[in-house]
Amino acid sequence: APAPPSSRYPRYTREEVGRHRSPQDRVWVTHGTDVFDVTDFVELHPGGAEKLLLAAGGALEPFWALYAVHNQPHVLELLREFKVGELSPDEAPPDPSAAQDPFAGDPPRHPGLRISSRKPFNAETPAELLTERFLTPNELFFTRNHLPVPAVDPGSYRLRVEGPEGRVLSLSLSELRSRFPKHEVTATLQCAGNRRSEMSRVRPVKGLAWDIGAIGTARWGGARLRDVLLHAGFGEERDGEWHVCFEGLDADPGGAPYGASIPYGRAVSAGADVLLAYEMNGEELPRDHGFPVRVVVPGVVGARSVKWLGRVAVSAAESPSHWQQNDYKGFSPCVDWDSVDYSSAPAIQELPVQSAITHPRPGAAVPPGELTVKGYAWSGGGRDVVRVDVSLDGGRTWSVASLAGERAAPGRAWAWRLWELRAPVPAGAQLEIVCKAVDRSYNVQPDTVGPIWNLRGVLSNAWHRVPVTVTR
Ligand code: HEM
Ligand SMILES: Nc1nc2c(c(=O)[nH]1)N[C@H]1C(S)=C(S)[C@@H](COP(=O)(O)O)O[C@H]1N2
Ligand SMILES: [Mo]
Repeated sequence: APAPPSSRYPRYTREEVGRHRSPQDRVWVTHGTDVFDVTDFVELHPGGAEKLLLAAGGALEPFWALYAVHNQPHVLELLREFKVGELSPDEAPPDPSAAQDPFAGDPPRHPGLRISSRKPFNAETPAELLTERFLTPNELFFTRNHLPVPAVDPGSYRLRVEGPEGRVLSLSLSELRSRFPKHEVTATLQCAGNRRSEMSRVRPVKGLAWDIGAIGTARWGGARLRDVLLHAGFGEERDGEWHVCFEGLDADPGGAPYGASIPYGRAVSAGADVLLAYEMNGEELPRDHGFPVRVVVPGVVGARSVKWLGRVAVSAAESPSHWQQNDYKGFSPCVDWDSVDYSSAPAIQELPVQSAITHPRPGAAVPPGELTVKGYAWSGGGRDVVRVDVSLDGGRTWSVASLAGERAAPGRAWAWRLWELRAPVPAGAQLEIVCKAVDRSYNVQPDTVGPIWNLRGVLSNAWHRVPVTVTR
């Protein structure tokens, strides 16, 4: 048989590739049998320079198995630009055990969820089910995982709480349940990226293409974070700026856990209702939602409600985690990936006022007669929604929707309001249904997406617009 055409690329051994682990020595990686010099890409990497450097000198596959965002054609195209060589033919092929699926231990999920990525698992509640019940059923509650779900043995689980002067509190699950009063809070959790897909229609953004279902409401039960912090020796007040940092038991291949922080004042405030939750809607916390213990920070972006909680520490600085420092921040529409400076913007905490239409769905054909429009409305920081306005003609004329459910204590409106409007609609009409909510501080939603567009697609809360056709 004819010999295969010889490659125009030089050949390297794995050992030679392994000498290129830092920008000074150049940064090389392998993928399959190809060798790449990615030195010039390190600082441009959307996932951060530190993450990319974890793979320096070796194979990308085990890392990319964990961050499936790379399994897209545009990522391989980008990588191809950096090809400088190939592995010697006598190098063994990549060790299959190194690419063993880190998600193999994830829990089973309800097939009714709308999946936006499988590894890590991210899925939302289908819009038409969102407002069928005030409390979202656990099996249908949206899931936002950045990493594989850790397997935690409830018997040997310990929560590490770092107290003042180096004292450490180590709490088993039964101690957390028995030593602190159980407190229950009904709170809505919303991902910063909820409704991102509307933003990417204006201009592409980086992130999962969430529709309107990266939000849900549950009755959470657990110990108050306040009680645990006071028990550990902290006081109600603390001079200066302090933060309470949380670490999850889910970690990336470099060992960095998921982490986030909230200001100290919120953590110790009785009125802020921050929980170390072990129950969700009266059941044990499900694995996807943080079993055995998660933080629930009512009124604050979902990213701070750290799941699979392993460690709590008080610090003068915010959490050093990637997700506190270099993600979950808002920017001007003029900021792009070349000019973005994450240190210039504050981490998102309280979310802005939000509402969306769950019924009918965009593009639906509805019968003439009486139309029922349904949706949810919520605002961050415990600000209650005082009104939802609905238009059937793109915002020219408005009606006020009726709000279901109870009014909450002032400043502690942690849960959404479901709303409904019934209106006659004529046969053959083309409607653009619009909703917008008003919160206690008279904050309103912006009318269009363009002026709030940002490169990461967070904080997407423009008027929700749903075009429908009325049949004849
Ligand atoms: C030369 C090697 C690499 C290249 C060319 C590369 C390329 C990329 C690209 C293009 C994206 C954006 C994808 C998108 O949102 O469409 C991305 C995101 C990311 N990458 Fe990499 N990557 C590399 C290595 C790594 C390694 C080794 C890790 C982890 C150890 C990593 C972790 C991440 C993370 C965490 C994100 C952000 C995902 C998100 O949007 O939440 N990358 N990478
Ligand atoms: N440990 C850990 N906690 C986490 C996350 C994570 O990936 N790991 N994701 C965060 C984000 S971005 C959101 S929106 C919420 C989602 O909570 P849920 O999956 O229970 O809906 O969890 C937060 N807590
Ligand atoms: Mo999120």
